[in-house]
Amino acid sequence: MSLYEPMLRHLKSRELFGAIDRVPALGMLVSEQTFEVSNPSTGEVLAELPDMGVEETRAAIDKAHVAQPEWAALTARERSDILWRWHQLIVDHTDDLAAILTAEMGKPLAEAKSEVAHAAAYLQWYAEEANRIYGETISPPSTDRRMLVIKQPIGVVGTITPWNFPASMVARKISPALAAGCTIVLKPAEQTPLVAGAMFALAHLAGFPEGVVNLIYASEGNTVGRELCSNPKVRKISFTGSTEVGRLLMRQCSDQIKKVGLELGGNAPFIVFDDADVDAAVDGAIQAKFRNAGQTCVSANRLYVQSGVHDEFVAKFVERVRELQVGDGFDPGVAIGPLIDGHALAKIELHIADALAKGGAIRCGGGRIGSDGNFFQPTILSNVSRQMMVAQEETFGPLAPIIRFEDADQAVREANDTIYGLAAYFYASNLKRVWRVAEALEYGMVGINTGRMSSEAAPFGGIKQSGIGREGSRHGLEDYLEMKYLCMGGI
Ligand code: TXE
Repeated sequence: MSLYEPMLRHLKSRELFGAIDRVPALGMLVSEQTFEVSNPSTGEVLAELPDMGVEETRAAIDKAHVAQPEWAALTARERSDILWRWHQLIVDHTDDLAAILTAEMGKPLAEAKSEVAHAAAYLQWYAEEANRIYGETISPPSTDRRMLVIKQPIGVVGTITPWNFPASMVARKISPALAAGCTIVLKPAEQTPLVAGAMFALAHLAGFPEGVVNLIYASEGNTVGRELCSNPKVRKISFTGSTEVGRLLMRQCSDQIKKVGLELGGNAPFIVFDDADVDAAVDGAIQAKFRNAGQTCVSANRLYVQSGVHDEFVAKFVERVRELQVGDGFDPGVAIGPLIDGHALAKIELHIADALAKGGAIRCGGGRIGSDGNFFQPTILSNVSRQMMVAQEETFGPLAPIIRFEDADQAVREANDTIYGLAAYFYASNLKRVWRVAEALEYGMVGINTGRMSSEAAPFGGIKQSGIGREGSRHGLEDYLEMKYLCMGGI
């Protein structure tokens, strides 16, 4: 029986199934140990995968290292062409990739399809961007010298991705690296390796040369992560996940001063000022808070609402949130799937209990749904104060805590009072306020009168302890290029 047999029922394309099934055999060393991947809605085991460790990781790094100079020596157009083919295959297999994604991660099928489209958009962007790697010339300070800067690929890149966006994270990390001329070794999250496997299978069909893209399945991150950080053939680590693991990876990379790209946790404020369009703010809050069941690093974690619109906003928000249907992502009409696992459920319950003990009030939701699957009601808390865990930490679940405020400057100061600096949102109409608040918020990304801002065309990333580097846009490509200064004398 195929390792992936149970997943077959979600797939329409035999071509994709065949392609996925070939992934473990794409020249990898495959371990005898295995681990299971299951559906968080049903608990059903979807697949049993080879559990790879140090030996397999080292072999993949060696292959990437051998392949890298030849990959970098191709013309930009040749690299671009392969990325385009991969993009097209992903577009052609959207339905299947989305089904795999929903099965292993739980998100509603419509969200899964839009994630696959988002992943494809990164491939398209970097297939184009591969042709736009520019250096510079410098006006020389003396007449007999010429000075210039060229850009070259960093080399082998080790990437580790999380489970919350298992398809788009893969594309967002590896497409700029490949466009730049780097080769990659990727370890997807243990909860959601299947869509990564399917995407790699399609990469193989797209024609990447042997060793350019390498996949490591593993039941946990520590072993593979340590090898990627300590192996001198790997020149950069690109990671998305918890701040705690990001810190650990940075420490592990410090011996070799290895470059790191980190996209870590957030604690996004979502501020609604008195001059906001309240209906638009409610729409934005639904998107920014409840997309992916609140399991996004840019999720609105703290909602600050000014007194003048507080009651209207809360009433309309509660009404809309009560309509959100929770359930299996394959069921039509479902807006919120399950949480990824029991830890995620425990965290949201802890945050609610802590808030209630400190004076918070539940306006809707508040508990688990059923005992099968990790389902939790979308929940709104009001009377929230800064001392509560919900205001201090990333909940990473469908919980919206509302903090009432009077003074606009004070709200912005409180919004900035966190170790994180990934995304912030605010709703206002006064132009002067819009400009001033946008400048004052200490975040890498600010959504103004919108609850959704992620785009392949824009630099995604955070300041403070939310990370290092940017993904997307031309800036994302720069993160995989080294700058070399050339000085020619005797001219
Ligand atoms: O993250 P981990 P978890 C945040 C969010 C969430 C919390 C915990 O707050 O509640 O983190 O989630 C790999 N060396 N985010 O436990 O552990 C792991 O295998 C190397 C924010 O899932 O960081 C997986 O591939 N790698 C976030 C990846 O790291 C290690 C997305 C993420 O897992 C490792 C996810 C180690 N020692 C969680 N330990 C975002 N920024 O969107 C684990 N991993």
